[in-house]
Amino acid sequence: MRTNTGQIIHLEDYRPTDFVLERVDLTFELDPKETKVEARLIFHRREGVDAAAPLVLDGDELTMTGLLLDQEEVPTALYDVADDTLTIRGLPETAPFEITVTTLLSPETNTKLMGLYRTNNVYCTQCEAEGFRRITYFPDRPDVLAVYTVNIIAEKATAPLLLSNGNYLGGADMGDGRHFAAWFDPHPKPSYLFALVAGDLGVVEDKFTTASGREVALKIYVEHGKEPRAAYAMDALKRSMKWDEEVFGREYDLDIFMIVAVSDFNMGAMENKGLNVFNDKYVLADPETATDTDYANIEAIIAHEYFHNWTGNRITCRDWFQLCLKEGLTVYRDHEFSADMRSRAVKRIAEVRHLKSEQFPEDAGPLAHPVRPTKYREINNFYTTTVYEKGSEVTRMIATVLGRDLFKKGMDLYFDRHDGQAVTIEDFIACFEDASGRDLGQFSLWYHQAGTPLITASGSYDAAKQSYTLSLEQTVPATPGQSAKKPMHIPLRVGLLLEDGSEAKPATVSGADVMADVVHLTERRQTVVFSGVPSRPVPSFNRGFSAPINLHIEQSAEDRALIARHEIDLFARWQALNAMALDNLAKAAVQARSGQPIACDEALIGGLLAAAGDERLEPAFRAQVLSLPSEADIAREIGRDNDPDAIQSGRQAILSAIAASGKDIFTRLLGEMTLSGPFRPDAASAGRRALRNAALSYLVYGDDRPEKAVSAFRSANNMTDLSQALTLLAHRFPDAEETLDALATFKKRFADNALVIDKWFAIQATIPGASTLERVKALMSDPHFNPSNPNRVRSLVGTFAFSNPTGFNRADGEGYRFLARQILEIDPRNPQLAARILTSMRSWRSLEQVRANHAQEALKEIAGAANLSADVSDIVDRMLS
Ligand code: 0A1
Ligand code: ZN
Repeated sequence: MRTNTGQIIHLEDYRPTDFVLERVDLTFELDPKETKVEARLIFHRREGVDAAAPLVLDGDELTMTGLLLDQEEVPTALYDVADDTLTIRGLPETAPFEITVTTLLSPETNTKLMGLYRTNNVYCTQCEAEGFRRITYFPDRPDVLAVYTVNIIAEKATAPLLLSNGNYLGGADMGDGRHFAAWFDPHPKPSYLFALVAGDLGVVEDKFTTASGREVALKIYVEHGKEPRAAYAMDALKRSMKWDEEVFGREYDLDIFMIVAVSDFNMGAMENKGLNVFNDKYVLADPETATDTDYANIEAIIAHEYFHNWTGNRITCRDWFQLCLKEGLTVYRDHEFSADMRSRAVKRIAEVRHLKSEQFPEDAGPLAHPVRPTKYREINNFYTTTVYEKGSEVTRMIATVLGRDLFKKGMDLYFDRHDGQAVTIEDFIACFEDASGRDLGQFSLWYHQAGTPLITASGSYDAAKQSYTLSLEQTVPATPGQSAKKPMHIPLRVGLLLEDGSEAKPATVSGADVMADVVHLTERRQTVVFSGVPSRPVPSFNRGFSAPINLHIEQSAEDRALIARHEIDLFARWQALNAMALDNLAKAAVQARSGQPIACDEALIGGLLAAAGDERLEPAFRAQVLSLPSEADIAREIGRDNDPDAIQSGRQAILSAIAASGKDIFTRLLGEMTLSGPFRPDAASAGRRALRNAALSYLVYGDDRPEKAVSAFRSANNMTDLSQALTLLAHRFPDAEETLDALATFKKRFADNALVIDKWFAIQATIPGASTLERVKALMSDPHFNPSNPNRVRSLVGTFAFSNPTGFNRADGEGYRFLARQILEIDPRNPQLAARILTSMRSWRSLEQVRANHAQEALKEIAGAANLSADVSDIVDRMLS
């Protein structure tokens, strides 16, 4: 395995390859234990490169059985095979030449799920970022683009289906029980987009006619019998294709688009050219087994991978430092798609919740890094929420800064100018500068400076002058390797609300560039004066979350309530209530820790219940309002010396106070939001279910008996309601007879459905309290627990570490010791999975001292273990430094 070499790759060392790859011809003879791969690669020496320069190819855990130059065996004196490279000397000075490499692979024993592996008897590949080098020796980097032909030979009985990228060329029976198929992909691509799938799968077929009238065959492959559960994914795919034509003017470019769902996959999905491979969790859905969240995720991820066809595949990254070029942009595109398919405001709230709960902690801890990093040790560890989600926010800010039309002009220029190329963030920004004539120099700092900027704001009103003055100060916290930061260009959308809820229309604004409601902050300190403001206004900051910042402002509950009642920006209404709740919850944690009585602010209760009962607001929005900030959100708000137990009891007390005051409203909502008729996964129906379940949750927490949850469990006719009821039972009454019954019933009913059993594990892993660790350990001996399936490991071990603050952060440190043992066990089998789960400890320094000490010990135990993978070693070292 690629153990920790400690080698650091630097952006500044980038240089193009010495040899240009012209064509790739691959032949696979598939066998579970011994697959033979013949790679024929046509190269020529790049102009100006030294005639003696050798060809150096990447490899990883390969067995090479043959090496030819122009069909002649290469003498052993002319090549060297090292652990991770193949070096060939004595190559032609100018003429093109053909290298033929033969390698032997064992897909069956490939537990890392990188390169060619087996999942449920299906051959499958994963090549991003550096998996292709586990298939053959190759210049395995994203700036090497070539046209591929792929021949696949396999046993007909076990692998009737032979798939690769591009268009199908043809195939035939070989007469010996085997058959073959040939595929040709006319679009030059980097090796990370290569894919091969072979096996026996069922298919759902459809077609799509592009704007220019070409017909594209659409196929989604799933395990036999699961075809009906792929219908929603197919629908989402067709909507994505249409949307990309309408909104970004992007048409699909092959005759066929295929998706394959597999059950063993390290990530969510992969955008291989014409042949996307998906974690089946993001394909399969029906009302009985998938929640509304599952449906929304499927829609978003299907769209994401499809959108990569232009942002990632047609235009790719020059090197892996540019990962956000494809990921940040594609996440932005999938966010916009979902916003158009669903409620824009509710979608934005969900995005911001996710950003704050995942990316903000990353940016505030030892793993912080710029959206466009300048160095890495293990690229697998840079598929982060900073690259993806913050990268998306930065793209969104370009749209905010330039406005819709200029943003579109810049995107069009990007597609025109760079189609078929491997480019950088600088190339991307230059398109927007050229299209708009604007200088984005300072704005670019968003790509280079890590850390979430903090804006401290205070306002004062001068009645005599009828002017309102905002004093704003921005600071960007120090992050690893970056102690001093420059001021950033922050586009902050601000509204000034007057007492009656209307919006002030200032006559003039000085002290900052202001366009519409966007205040452009560019200096460390700025004083912005709004004149012609008739009475003291209430400022509503960061409408629509126009910039990914933390905001510090002293604002009374009354002012927040005014925003919550009157803002035209629905996101800002939610934000005001959320900020009010967070203030109160942070105070409650302090009170709980010092044994004081916990006070729930009447303004908070009033604000939440008013929104909950407001029929002019859509149910999904009201559900978001009712969902209190999580324990992790509260910990982040407090920032340091955190005691998860105190946070939890404080939150519980606030929840009970709201439950008590809102009993009537919640009871009413329970009835009003009941849906009749067949299940529909659309956003409006999902919103009603969300509001109904939010109300139910308060009713259950406001009651000492489990009856309401039991009855919800019994009457549920879809997975959203059923899993919600089971969660309420398990979390509120973990040891009740009724809970044990419900858990057993659920398990029995869904024993054959791995994705639902994952939920069963996750619900139990998140039961609050110290004793859940023992429960988790016991669940690891359950016959359903399978340590080699990533989804299963994530659902139990990952969910416990990431989403159970009181259980995982036990004061005695047992949670951390348990995780350390798990990481060391998972690592040799699947380093990527181990490293990712380990990031659950990224905020360890913000814990109170006793827990922090235990956490540090556990991290040291991992760091000190022998034979750590590069993946885990990189994460643990950064977490400890
Ligand atoms: N490019 C994919 C993410 C991805 C990255 C690495 C993988 O290796 C296991 C798999 C997938 C995306 O953004 O969807
Ligand atoms: Zn992506």
